[in-house]
Amino acid sequence: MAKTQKYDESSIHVLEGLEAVRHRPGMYIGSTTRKGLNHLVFEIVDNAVDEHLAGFGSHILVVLEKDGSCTVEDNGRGVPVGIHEKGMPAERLVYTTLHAGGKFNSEVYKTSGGLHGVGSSVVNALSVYMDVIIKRDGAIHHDRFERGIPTEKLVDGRLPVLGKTKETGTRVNFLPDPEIFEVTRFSSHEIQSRLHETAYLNPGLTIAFCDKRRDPEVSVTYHEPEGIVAFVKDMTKDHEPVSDPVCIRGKDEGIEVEIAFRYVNDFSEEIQGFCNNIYNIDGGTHLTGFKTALTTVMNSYAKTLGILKEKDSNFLGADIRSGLRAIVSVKHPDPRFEGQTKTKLDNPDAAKAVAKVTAEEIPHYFDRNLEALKTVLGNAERSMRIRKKEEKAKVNLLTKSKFSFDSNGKLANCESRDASKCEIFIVEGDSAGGSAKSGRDRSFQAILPIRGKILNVEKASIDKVLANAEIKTMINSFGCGFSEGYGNDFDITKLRYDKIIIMADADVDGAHIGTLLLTFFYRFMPELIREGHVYLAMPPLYKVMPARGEGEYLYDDKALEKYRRAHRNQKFTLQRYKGLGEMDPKQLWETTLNPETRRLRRIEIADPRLSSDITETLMGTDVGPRRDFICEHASDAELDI
Ligand code: 2B7
Repeated sequence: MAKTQKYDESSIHVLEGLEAVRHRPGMYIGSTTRKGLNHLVFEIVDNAVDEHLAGFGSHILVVLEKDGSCTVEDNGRGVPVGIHEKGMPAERLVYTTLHAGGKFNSEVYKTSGGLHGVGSSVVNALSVYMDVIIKRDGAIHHDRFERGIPTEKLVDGRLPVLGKTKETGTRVNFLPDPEIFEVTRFSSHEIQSRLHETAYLNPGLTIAFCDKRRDPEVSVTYHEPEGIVAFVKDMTKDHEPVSDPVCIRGKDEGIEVEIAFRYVNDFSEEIQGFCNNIYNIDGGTHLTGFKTALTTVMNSYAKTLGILKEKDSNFLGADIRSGLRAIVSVKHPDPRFEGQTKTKLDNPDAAKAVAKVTAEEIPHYFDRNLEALKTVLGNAERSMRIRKKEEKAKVNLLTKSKFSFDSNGKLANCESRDASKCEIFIVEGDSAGGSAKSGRDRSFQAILPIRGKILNVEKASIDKVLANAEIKTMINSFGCGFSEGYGNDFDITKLRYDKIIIMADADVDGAHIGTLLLTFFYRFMPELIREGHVYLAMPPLYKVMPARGEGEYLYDDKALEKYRRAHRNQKFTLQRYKGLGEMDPKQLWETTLNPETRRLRRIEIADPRLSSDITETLMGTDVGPRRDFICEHASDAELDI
C-alpha cells in the first residue's frame, strides 16, 4: 500500500487485507487447528517481546480468560496513538493493516520473528472482537474491533480516552473466532512452554501467566536471569550431568551468537536452534555450523590426547554429540528460512558465525576443564563402539527377517494388498485379539495381538529394542523399516497399511500400553505419526439396554450423563465394559472395528519438543501425572469419524 493514499482508499485496502486473512487464515497462521489458535497468542506476545528488545518494558502478562478470550499486557511505551495518515490513529493502522510493521520499526527495532509486526492485524482479523487499551502520554486510550473492523467511535479523529495515568503500556484482549477455528480452547501446556522458552531467551523479561479457566486458577511467573544456561539446566534436570553448563558468546559480521551446552550420561542428543528468539523446529544453518565446528574441535582434542591414534578414523559428529544438550541462539539482522513452513534457518553466514564462535570459544572451556573433556571424549568412544555393534545388529535384523513377514505367526493379515485401504489393529491381549480376529472384516483389516506390556524403548538400548519379539513383529508387519540415531532405513512408501490402530482397554493399563506403543513409533517411525497414519481406537465404556427399544453403546461419561438426562423416567440396565476382552466378536465389530460406527482418534505431534517431553513424562515412575497427560492429549487428538 502506498503511503500517500487517502483514508477512504486505504480503508478499502484495509478491508480487503482483513478479508484475505479471514479467507485464507492458514496462509497467515499455518493452520486453523489448536496449533493455529495458540499461534494467535504467540503473535501478540511477540510484539510485547519486540518492545522489550527495543529497550522498553520488562513485564508481560498473559491471561487465558474464563470466557475463552486471551489478554496480553506489557509495560512498554504503548502503541503510538497519534494521528497518522489523514484522521487515522497510528494504533488503528497497526491493528488493521497487514503491512504496518515496517512503518513503526526503526532500524534498531529487532523483530523477534513471526509475522514481523503484521501479527496484530492477523490476530485482529481472526477474532470475534479485540479490545485494545493503551497507556501513553498520560492517558488511557481505548479502541475496539470486531472481526477486524473498528467499532469504537473516534472523537475528533482520536481514540476515546478512558482516564488519566502515569503508566505506559499496551493491553490487548481478543476472542478467537469460532467461524475460523476448528477448536477455540487454547492449550495452556503449549502456551506455558513457549512463554517459559521466551523467558530463557530474554533474561531481562518477566512473564506472568494465568489460566483463569481452571478452578482454582493456575498462575506461573517465568523469569530466568541466567538465560539459556538455565534453559540447558532445565533440559538436563532429569539426567545425570557429566559436565557443568557452559555458555559461549560472540559476534561475527553483525550476527550475534550465544550457545549454552552441557553433557549428560546417556547416548541421545538434543540441540535446539533459535533465530531472533524464535524456535526453529527444523534447525538449519546455525545448527550445522555448531555441529561441524564441535566435531572438528573435539576430534583434534582426541588426537592430541592420544584417545584417537593418528591412523584411527575420526569420531563421527553423532559420537561427539552423544549425551549433548545444547541451545544455539543467533540474532540475525536479515533471517531467511527454507521452504514453505519457514522453520529451517537458511542463511549461510549464520553457519559461518556460529562455527567461528564455537571453534574459538569451546577450547577456552575445555582447556581449563580437562576432566570434563575426558568424560566427553570417553562418551564419544563408547558411542562409537556401540554404533559399530548396532550397525551389525541392524544388518542382522534386516537380512535375517526381511522376508519372514510375520516372524511370530501372530499376525492375522488381511486379504487386500492395496495399502491405501488396509488397516492393522494392534490389540492388547490374546483374548481381545481372538475376538478381533473373528469380528473383523478380513478383506482389509489385519489384527496383530501383542501380549502384555511392550518394551519401553525410551530406556532400552537399540539391540535390546530390536531383539524384542513384539517390536520385531511390528517392524516386519508394517513393511517400511525404521529409523534411529545413526541411519535411516525408513521408507513410508513401503507401508502396508493406511491406518495403524492401537486398540487397548480404556483403563490405566491400556493407556500405558498405548503410550509405550506411541513412544516406539515416535522414536523409530516418527513419519508414521507425522503423516497421520497412527490412531487410537476408542472402544465404548458402556452399553445401555432400555426395557423397551434398542440398546446403545456409550463412549464416555459425558455420553452417559446425556443418556441419563434424556431417559430420566425410564428404566434401563447399564453394562460397563471393563475391557475389550469382555466383548464378543460381533460387539467388537459394531463398536470398535466397523468404520461406519467406530470412533478413532488420530495421533498428532504438535511440537516434537512437547511430545518428547510427554513421552519422557509418561515413562516416569509417577502414575498420577502420567494419566493426566494421556487424558489431556487424548482430547487434543482429532476425531476421525
Ligand atoms: C509493528 C507494530 C506491531 N508498537 C510500537 C511501539 C510500541 C509497541 C508496539 C507494543 C502486545 C500486547 C499487549 C514504537 C509495533 C507497534 O510501535 S506493539 N508496543 N506492545 C504490544 O503489542 N504488546 C512504539 C515507537 C515508539 N513508541 C511506541
